[in-house]
Amino acid sequence: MPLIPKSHPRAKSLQIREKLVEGFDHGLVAKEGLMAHGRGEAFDYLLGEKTSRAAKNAIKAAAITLLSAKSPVISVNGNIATLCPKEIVQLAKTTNAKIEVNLFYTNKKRKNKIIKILKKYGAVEVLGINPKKARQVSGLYSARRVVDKEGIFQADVVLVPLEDGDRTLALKKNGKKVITFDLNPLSRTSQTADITIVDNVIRGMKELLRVSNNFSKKKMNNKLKFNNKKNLANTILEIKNNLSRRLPNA
Ligand code: PTJ
Repeated sequence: MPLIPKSHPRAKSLQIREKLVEGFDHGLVAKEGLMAHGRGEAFDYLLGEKTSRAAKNAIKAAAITLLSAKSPVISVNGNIATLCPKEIVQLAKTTNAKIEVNLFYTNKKRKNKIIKILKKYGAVEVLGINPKKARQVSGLYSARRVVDKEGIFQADVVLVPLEDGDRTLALKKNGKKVITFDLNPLSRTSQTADITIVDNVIRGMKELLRVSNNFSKKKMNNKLKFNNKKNLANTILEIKNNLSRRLPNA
């Protein structure tokens, strides 16, 4: 990793970028994953690179939903496996969720590398690799349609960080509750999911793990009051306020 001086005003953001580049060099991240990250960075900048109040609200809703699910599954792609493998494995343990590798730009070699890194961080089983257990999500035409019969296929709640809008919609049409992380509050995924956490997974996944750990020790109340559209509108207002504060004095 190139030396990024700690004093650099954008050191954190540059370190995350380098993590992705390393993930690409190690065969975990798709080329397109680097571009997706760049898009995310731009939105993170507009959000002030911090977990907003609306994101905290969505994280709370996500933790409750995962903990009260019958069969939750965490879907992992190249970017997520690179940015937060440890948190994914710990979150799966806390919420009793299965982990499934599911790629947009599918590739067996990359899947195996992703599984290896998750196992390095303590995952016992990672689904999504056995062709005998492969099933298709109806109404979906990308490689992401192929899912594991013991994983996403039978799940009631699916956490799909950095997702594409098509799969979110298809999963919902198949009766699943969809939780996503997406820095772009305007994306189709953000607008379609049941719970959208508009935050950088680097920060948000840690917070989701922390909140889930706290809730797992309490008795869960299933009656969750959360309005995703309203929460997204609040996120956009937060961005607008951030922008207004930065208006140059002309
Ligand atoms: O590993 P694969 O083959 O499954 O491919 C993964 C990518 C990410 C390439 C694939 O899912 C893809 O093409 O995604 P999109 O459609 O480009 O969407 C990515 C979304 O994630 C965009 O809306 C970005 O703003 C958002 N995003 C990028 N980086 C982050 C992020 N959201 C949260 N945290 C990030 N670090």
